[in-house]
Amino acid sequence: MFVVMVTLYLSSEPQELLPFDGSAVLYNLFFNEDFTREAFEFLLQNTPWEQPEIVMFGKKHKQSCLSTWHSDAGVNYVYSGVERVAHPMNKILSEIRRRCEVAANSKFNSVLVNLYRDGSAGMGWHSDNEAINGREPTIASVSLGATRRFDLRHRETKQTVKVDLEDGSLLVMSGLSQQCWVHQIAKTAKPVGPRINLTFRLVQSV
Ligand SMILES: O=C(O)CCC(=O)C(=O)O
Ligand SMILES: [Mn+2]
Repeated sequence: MFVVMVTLYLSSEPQELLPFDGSAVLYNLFFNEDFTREAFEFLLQNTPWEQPEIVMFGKKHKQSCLSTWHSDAGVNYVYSGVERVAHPMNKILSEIRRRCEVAANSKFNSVLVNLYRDGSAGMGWHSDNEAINGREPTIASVSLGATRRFDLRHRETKQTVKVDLEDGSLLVMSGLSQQCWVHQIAKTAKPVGPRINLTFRLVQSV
């Protein structure tokens, strides 16, 4: 299998990670350290964390990361067979959203907030291709806290792109990226601290 390891130097130049079939643009250091520290602490303390069950191969499993769903209009969202309670946006989420909307040149009405407490938490191979996200969704993914590796794998060619998602980074996935690629955050035995990830989306049925 052909694996591309993307090495990133300290730079705020956006970088395209996908060679074809969609786009995933990484903005390193998109948010500065003071902002990310404050946002991380606020979200850690003030988010009504849930540990939902997902249905995989017909069986229910507790997800290894905690999460909550926040949306403008209070729509409930179903993913991986589980209906999520919609919590309101708060000030910090709205501020982060505003900055993502400018960079991504898109509107977002909801966000999935994930907490990976340590390396035993991950998210298996999937794509955000549910109908509710639309056919070619633009998704803005913000990382706060510990660095974790993010992998993308092409559904047909199996080509893999691996990249570290660092504190303060923004990854904008768009076009065919959800149709043609799957992505994951692999669990790791390495000692890693907590990480919060925010994926802003424009849910269609609001
Ligand atoms: O934590 C991440 O970077 C990815 C999260 C993700 O893929 C999702 O919430 O759908
Ligand atoms: Mn995803």
